[in-house]
Amino acid sequence: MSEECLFCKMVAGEIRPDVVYDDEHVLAFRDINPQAPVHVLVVPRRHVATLNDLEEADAALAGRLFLAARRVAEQEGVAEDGYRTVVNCNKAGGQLVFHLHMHVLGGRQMGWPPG
Ligand code: D5M
Repeated sequence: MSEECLFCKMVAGEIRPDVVYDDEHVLAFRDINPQAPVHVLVVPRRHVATLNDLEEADAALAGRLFLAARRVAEQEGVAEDGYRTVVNCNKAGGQLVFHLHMHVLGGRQMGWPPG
């Protein structure tokens, strides 16, 4: 755990987000500033700051983020119509919270390219 990390505080239960899924490895909760009718963040329980910090040994964890995203999409009823997953990395990528997270966005038509 990183003491100043917002998402670590959620994992530790110090801050209580609106959790939609959790297991031994990941936590998924609703984004506080939703950009779509469904907007959930999937985070590893272990602190990993950015996608750049993922290592070979984290391959299973990376897969778990995707599997949890798929599960959330099914739970939220957007899997069949379609949804988007996004991982922002560092400043130019638009990352604001430095604990790796996967956005799961759905419930509306997504545009391309993203802003
Ligand atoms: O996305 C960081 C995301 O984190 C952004 O969409 C808002 C969300 N956020 C920030 N604080 C909270 C709390 N307290 N609860 C839920 N969601 C939160 P990034 O990819 O880093 O730009």
